[in-house]
Amino acid sequence: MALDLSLYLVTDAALCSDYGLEQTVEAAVNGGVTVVQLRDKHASDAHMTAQAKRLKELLAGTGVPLIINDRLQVALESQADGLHVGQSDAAVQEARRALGEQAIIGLSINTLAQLQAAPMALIDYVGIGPVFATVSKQDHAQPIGFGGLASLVKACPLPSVAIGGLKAEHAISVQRAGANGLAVISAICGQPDPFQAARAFQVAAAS
Ligand code: TZP
Ligand code: MG
Repeated sequence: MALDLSLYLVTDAALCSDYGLEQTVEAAVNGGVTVVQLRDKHASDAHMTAQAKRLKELLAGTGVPLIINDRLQVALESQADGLHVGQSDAAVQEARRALGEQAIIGLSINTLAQLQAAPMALIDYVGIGPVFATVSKQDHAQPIGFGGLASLVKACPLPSVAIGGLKAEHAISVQRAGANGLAVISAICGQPDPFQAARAFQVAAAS
């Protein structure tokens, strides 16, 4: 199935504590989320693997892939659909070798130099950002704005998803910058109604 990056949810378990991670993901997928990335900077591999297995079950039959942030071992053990790595994370080569041809592998980039150094033949998409400053990622790189996003997308031969401080009201600007979609944490996780929060992106993107 073709990868649909249009609304890419990155999870934050702490932010999802009101409804719990699974209920938040379920509501968000019903609201239009097209990719789910399990991201947890604090949990053990065992905890994250168990969580990933539950999410995989929940997503079965929806067509929404489950991507694991950073941890190759968790992706392997949970039989997730893919892995997303940052510039300082596990080598893409090792991930591709271990996960196989079918896996979805994504890479975060923030600058043209990082984009030009990316092993394009081994990855499926790039995450570009942060577009804006955000409290959801500690020590994030310099925000690039929509201008920076547009120039990186233009130089990128692969599908791309914008990330960092994005809300539904930014959907049109992200489209204009040429990215295939938006990746968000706080605009969905921790929102009073994650279903409606996801819906709002779809509505905004179609307007
Ligand atoms: N990578 C760059 S910014 C970011 C990540 C994981 C956090 C995005 O979170 P939010 O709440 O959508 O700004
Ligand atoms: Mg990372």
